[in-house]
Amino acid sequence: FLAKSHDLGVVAVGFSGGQPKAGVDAAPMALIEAGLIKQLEEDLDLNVSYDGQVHNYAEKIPAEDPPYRNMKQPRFVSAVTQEVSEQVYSHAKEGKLVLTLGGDHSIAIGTVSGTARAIRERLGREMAVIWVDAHADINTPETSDSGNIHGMPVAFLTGLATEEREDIFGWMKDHHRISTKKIVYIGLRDIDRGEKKILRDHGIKAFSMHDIDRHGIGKVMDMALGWIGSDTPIHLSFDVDALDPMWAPSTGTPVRGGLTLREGDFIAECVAETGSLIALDLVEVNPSLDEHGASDTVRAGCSIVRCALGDTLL
Ligand code: HAR
Ligand code: MN
Ligand code: MN
Ligand code: MN
Repeated sequence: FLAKSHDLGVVAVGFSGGQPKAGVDAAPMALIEAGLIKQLEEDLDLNVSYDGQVHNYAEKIPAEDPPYRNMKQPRFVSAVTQEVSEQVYSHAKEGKLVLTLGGDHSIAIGTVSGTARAIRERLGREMAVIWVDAHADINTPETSDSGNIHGMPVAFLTGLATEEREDIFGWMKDHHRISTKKIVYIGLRDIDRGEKKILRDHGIKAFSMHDIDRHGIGKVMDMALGWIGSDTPIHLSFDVDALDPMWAPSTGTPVRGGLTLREGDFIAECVAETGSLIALDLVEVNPSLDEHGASDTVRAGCSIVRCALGDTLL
């Protein structure tokens, strides 16, 4: 189904409104300045369409945006993710693979909803999502302690959280959503109590760091891809905080005990090998945090993207 697999659409989302720390909005520019797009064109021979701008969506800032159902900046995040959803949809609709450079992880509300809709329309298929992260990002507005929407995208994408108000995610319809059976987590190690209950109650497939220690990353990838089934379109949403802070310190909520650099690249390589990748998000790189580690974090991010898009060691 990836007839035009050499065509890549890039969306650069300089957005930090899903969490409180400034700087994650600068990540797309840092990744691009590190040579990412050039590498994709020249080394991986991809036909890249990129409008050359990092969108900051400043025009979407609402006059007033008080918390609603415990969510912080709900109208702003809703408006931005709705726009991202359209941007990602139009690339995916044309059969392009879509790379989104975040931004905080709230932007996945836009990316995943955009590809889910495009894949339904184009192929009549339901896609799967591989969510690589220290966190499950599946709080509902009611279970979240922080109110930060970057901790909630999976709840909205699976319909565990819904909202009628058009300006606060009411734009999300069934065609934007994915089933809880089609999501697989890898790398989890910091899950809230309410999230654990959600994961258990819905039988959501999750491979924690414990599972990776027990089985090794090779077996975990076999099991993760086995759960999804071959020939299913895959959207890979990669939060750089899945990597251990030793390799990716510049991120908003680092958690020790994470993936090595090679385990992160290996996950991406295994997904590339399936030939079923339709979209990739790289999120939560924040070059202004732990500044002496910023270039390592950016390099790790670039490496994951290259691996997912088909770079091979030999
Ligand atoms: N679970 C916490 C919350 O909901 C922390 C979420 C942190 N999320 C990210 N993205 N950094 O994975 O607030
Ligand atoms: Mn995340
Ligand atoms: Mn995370
Ligand atoms: Mn440091």
